[in-house]
Amino acid sequence: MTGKDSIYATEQAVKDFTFDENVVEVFPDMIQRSVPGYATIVSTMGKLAGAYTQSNSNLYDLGCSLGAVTLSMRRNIDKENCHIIAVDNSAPMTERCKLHLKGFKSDVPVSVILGDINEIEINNASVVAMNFTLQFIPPENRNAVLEKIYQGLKPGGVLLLSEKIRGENDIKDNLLIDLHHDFKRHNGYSELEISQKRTAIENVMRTDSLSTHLTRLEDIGFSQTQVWYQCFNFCSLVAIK
Ligand code: GEK
Repeated sequence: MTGKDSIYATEQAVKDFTFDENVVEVFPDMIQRSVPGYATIVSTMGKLAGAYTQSNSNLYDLGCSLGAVTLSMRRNIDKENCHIIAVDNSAPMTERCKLHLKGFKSDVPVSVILGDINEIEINNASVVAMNFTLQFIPPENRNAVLEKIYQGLKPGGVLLLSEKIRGENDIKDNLLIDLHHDFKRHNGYSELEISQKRTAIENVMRTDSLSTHLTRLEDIGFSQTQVWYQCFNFCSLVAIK
C-alpha cells in the first residue's frame, strides 16, 4: 500500500531530496499531484513505445521508479522477442518495482536492475524511455548519457524523453514556476510544502531549457525530434534515430 505525500507538511531542517523508503511509500501520490499530466504522459509513452518497438529488440525504462512506464510500454508491445530493462539506482524503488510488476501478467520479460544510468550499457534498443529522470543526472554527464543511448539505439529507434524544463529567461521561467505552484496548491499542497520541496530539490534536480534539450539531441545526431506534450514547465518529446 502506498500513502499520501506529507513529507514536507511540517516545518523541518530541509535536506537534499533522495529517493528513499519514505519517498517510495508515497511516490504514486507525490508524482501525480506534482507533475501535470503524469497519467497522460505515461499512457502516451506506452502508445509511442508500441508504435516504435522493433522485433528482437530491447526497450529500456531508465529511472523506472515503480515501473509505471515499463507497465505502459509492456501493454503496447505487439512485436516478437522483446525484452524490457528497467533501471533505477534507488534500491527501495527497484524492490517495490519488482513487487508491483508481479501484480500484472504479460509474456514480455522485464529485468528490473539496480544500477546507475551513468554506468549501464544500452544495446540493441528500439525504445529508450526516460520519464523525468535525465533531470537528476548531473548536467555535465547528460551529453555522455544521451550519446550512449543514441549509440545503443537501432536505426529508427526512439528516445522518449520527459523533463521538467527551465524557461528560456527569468521572466518566462517565473511565469511557468508560478503556474506549476498553483497546480500544486490546487492539488492540496500547502505553501510550506511547496517551499520546502523546492529547497530539497534545488541541488538535486537541475533543469535545462527546452532549447538546450533540442540542440543537444540534434548535435548528438537524432534525425527528428518532436515535442508532443507541454504543460507549464513539464514536457515530453520523441527523438528518432
Ligand atoms: C515514472 N520514470 O514513474 N541512475 C538510475 N536511476 C536514477 C538516477 C541514476 N543516476 N538518478 C535518479 N534516478 C518514473 C519517474 S522519478 C521522477 C522517475 C521524479 C531515479 C530515481 O531513483 C527515481 O526513481 C527516478 O530516477 C526519477 O514514470 O520523482 O520526479
